[in-house]
Amino acid sequence: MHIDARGVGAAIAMVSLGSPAVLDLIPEKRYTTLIEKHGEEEAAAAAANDDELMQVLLEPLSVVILGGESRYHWLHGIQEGSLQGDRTSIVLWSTDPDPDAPPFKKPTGTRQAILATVPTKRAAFKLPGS
Ligand SMILES: O=C(O)CCC(=O)C(=O)O
Repeated sequence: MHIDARGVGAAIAMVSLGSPAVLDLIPEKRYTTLIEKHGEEEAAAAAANDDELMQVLLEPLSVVILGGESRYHWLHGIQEGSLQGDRTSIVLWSTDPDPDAPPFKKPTGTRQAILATVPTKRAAFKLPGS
């Protein structure tokens, strides 16, 4: 699970194509507690059974938009094992600088986490006017 890099922009839209999937979301504070309790390696497994985990079914052609609290203070990721077949997601990032963005913690690590944890094909487009 991850939070997309702070520099990417204030809103992220994820369009799902192909197999349905489940998107897990958990508050960053809660995830930090799980890391402290179970260690970095086991935190994701602990999050899967956590009371504060929110699960969203991503149907084909659905769009999820992360903004505000969910953009900067919740981790998200495709639930392992939730895919039933091939899936493609198109991720649209706003690229405008966001004055309200919290400071970077681990920009490189965050991006690497995205690539490591999302088992989908991806494409990113610049939004018109951004
Ligand atoms: O595959 C998806 O829809 C999720 C993509 C995602 O988590 C991301 O790009 O940050």
